[in-house]
Amino acid sequence: MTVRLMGVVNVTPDSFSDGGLYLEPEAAIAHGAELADEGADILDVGGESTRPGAAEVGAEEELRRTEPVVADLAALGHTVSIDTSKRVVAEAALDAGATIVNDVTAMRADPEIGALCADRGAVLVLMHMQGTPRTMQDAPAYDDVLDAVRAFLAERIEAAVAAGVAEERIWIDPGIGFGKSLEHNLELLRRLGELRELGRPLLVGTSRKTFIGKVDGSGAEDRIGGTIASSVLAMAEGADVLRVHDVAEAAQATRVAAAILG
Ligand code: HH2
Repeated sequence: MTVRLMGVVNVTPDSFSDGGLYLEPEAAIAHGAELADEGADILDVGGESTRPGAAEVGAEEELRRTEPVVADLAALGHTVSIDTSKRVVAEAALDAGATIVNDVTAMRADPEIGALCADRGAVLVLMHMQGTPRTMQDAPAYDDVLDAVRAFLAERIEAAVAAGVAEERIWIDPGIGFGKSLEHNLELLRRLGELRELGRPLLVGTSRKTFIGKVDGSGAEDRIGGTIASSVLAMAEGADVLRVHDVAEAAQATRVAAAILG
């Protein structure tokens, strides 16, 4: 059983757990290189926070934050993904050496992202979110959260294929914490294996998220244990890629889990 780790490189002033720590390009590049040393297979560079209520960032500012970081980390030989919903930001990142576009809106914010990925042969990550970052936690509601996420992702896969993206370059993500209550998040993680029916690599991001704090009252800086527990259980359910801030701890945990699971 193998799982890949995607290390989070947030070049933002306001990300929910590490906002402002790596806003200068040099700091973000050094942080990304450190995460790679610790065992990250992919570095996910983002210039806009998606936490509930975060300020929207214009394309120019998002570009200014991310492009130099992507360029340097790619030049160092790392696999880089760009965490964006904007075509222009994604395009600049692909020009700078990124090979994966991680779009938390699954092409709904900017449908041109599909054609761009098709054209460049980039991997496209399609994530589920109910509502928008501004509104998503107001009153998330589903008949059956797993069915809703699976149907949404199936439809988005079709849309991406229609835009020309090769099916083998599409990854899917249930979007833990994006328009979901605690119970929704727990049920998605419990039944994650059902998303394997869609036949695409499964990316899961639980790192430091609020649902962990809702279980034990911890703050964002103090959720490594919950991150590891949920990540390892996601791995056992068939997750292929885990998006984490704390790479060293996740690398050890997943290595030991892989040794046990065989
Ligand atoms: N979660 C966050 C951001 N991007 N992308 C994918 N594919 N899946 C996720 O679960 C996911 C994501 C939120 O985490 P973070 O980047 O630390 O926070 P912020 O959005 O506040 O920058």
